[in-house]
Amino acid sequence: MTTITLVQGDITEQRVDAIVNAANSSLLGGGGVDGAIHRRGGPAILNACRDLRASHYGAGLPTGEAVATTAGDLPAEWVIHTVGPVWQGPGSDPTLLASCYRESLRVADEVGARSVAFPAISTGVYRWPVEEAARVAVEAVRAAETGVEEVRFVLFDERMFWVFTAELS
Ligand code: AR6
Repeated sequence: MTTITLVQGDITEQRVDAIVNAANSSLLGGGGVDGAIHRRGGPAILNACRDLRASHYGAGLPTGEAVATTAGDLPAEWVIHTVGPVWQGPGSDPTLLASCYRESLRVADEVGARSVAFPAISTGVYRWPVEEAARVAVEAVRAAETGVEEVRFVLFDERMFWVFTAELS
């Protein structure tokens, strides 16, 4: 049974087994959550991502998939990188957004993580409308078959925190 919790705050400060990064397919860093994770986690994360690009993910990590690396200097043990879809306007298919949550939990199971923190994937630079992104996130986690005991959504600002709170109630 997975318990879903909500926190308003910075995902890089979470003491959980794994934190999820809203990355891009290059895996080589960016802004938003991705920038914060690489900044706080130090060079070990980028080195691990470069190794992935040099091996399994020569063409980059496809949208909707997930892969784990060390969390470097962060309090977590793992960073699970996933690539959300870019919002393409009304009618955008949320399938790949749901896949990010499902695949991240599958990777969490693989590495043995029991607590996982997620940001609101695709709601920043990738522009997904927050109400729909929250609905997709909560539904995907509720539907996942996983050994993860706690899924913690870490929402950066107050508005997102309340959108997720409404979605969970
Ligand atoms: N902790 C928790 N949430 C955060 C943090 C943080 N430290 N910082 C930002 N957020 P975004 P995306 C929230 O843009 O939309 C990057 O450049 C933010 O308020 O980080 O999936 C990647 O390299 C927003 O609600 O991710 C990609 O190119 C949410 O995290 C691209 O952005 C996601 O915003 C991915 O875009």
